Amino acid sequence: VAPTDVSSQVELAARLREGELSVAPQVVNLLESSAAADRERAKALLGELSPRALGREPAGQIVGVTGPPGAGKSTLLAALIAELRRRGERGVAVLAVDPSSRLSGGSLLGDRLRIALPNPDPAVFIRSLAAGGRHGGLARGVRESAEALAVAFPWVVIETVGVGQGETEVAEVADTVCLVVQPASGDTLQFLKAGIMEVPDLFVVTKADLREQARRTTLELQAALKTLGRGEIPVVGVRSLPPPQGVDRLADELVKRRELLLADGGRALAERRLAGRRLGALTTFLRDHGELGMRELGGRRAAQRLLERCDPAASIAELVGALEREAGAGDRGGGS
Ligand SMILES: Nc1nc2c(ncn2[C@@H]2O[C@H](COP(=O)(O)OP(=O)(O)OP(=O)(O)O)[C@@H](O)[C@H]2O)c(=O)[nH]1
Ligand SMILES: [Mg+2]
Repeated sequence: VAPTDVSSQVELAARLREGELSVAPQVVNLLESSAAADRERAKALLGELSPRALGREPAGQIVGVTGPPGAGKSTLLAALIAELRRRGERGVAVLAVDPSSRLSGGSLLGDRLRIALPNPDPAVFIRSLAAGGRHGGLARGVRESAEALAVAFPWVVIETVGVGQGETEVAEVADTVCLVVQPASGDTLQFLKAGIMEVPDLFVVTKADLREQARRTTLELQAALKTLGRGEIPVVGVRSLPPPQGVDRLADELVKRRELLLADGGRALAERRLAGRRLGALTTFLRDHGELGMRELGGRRAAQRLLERCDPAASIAELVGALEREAGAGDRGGGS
């Protein structure tokens, strides 16, 4: 890697640290690229943004918004972005993970993106990304992009379609997982069966204009949560279409959650991020080196123990690097 290259990553990181929102497209382009030269640059950038380099976790809140297809996630996000901006939050980034590109193999820019904002807003960044590969896990760059953007943006939202796995995947990277449910969908039972009710920190019942059905779904969810001993988890009813209703309460809950995570010097946030980076490193390693690579590490347990011995303030790229060195897999190179 040429020295000029590194200095440009240092500059990009510095601009993020200064809160410059306009570098978001450049950052995400780099972090989602699978070209070998870009991987090196991405490592340099992430190194500059690691908790060690920053001296703390990026304070921006990473919110995973997940739910079945058509539940109303994108419409909800448009309303939520407007509400957060109305409250003076200085920026919102959205990474929409596009499931349709699982088949086509690449996401066309903006294609299928249905987050419609009434006015262009330079403090709002929205990007559609391809969904994850065969080994599951979020696509390359989703986690890295979210963590990098959280250096500059106070809010980073990841929209994923939950079809059983999406919920738990997004929980690896999000500080707060918000499960979006539409009324009368009968989803509660499915969520219970699939163990999904255990994951979210917050539930949203959309389409509150479908009054009776929305009310019933809310009660169902609350009852299910209570049986799981999670009765304190908020269930917020929202109408996202204009005139919106309940979006202010959702914003309140997200702000409350941020306060909780940042209390006490951000201990809860740091713990959650660390656990997420370790899981993410395992997923990335598995994606790039397969089960064979995992076997060279002595299995998942051994890999987990190795990660626990690494510096808790290391970037995810450094954690993956540690796994690769251990496996002697580094020179096989990554492919995905
Ligand atoms: N009545 C009513 N309809 C809504 C509301 N919010 C969203 N919808 C409608 O629900 C449909 C799906 O909304 P989206 O926001 O695209 O749902 P999504 O979950 O992002 O869908 P995918 O990205 O395809 O998974 C659209 O036709 C919306 O207009 C609401 O508050 N009330
Ligand atoms: Mg959508």
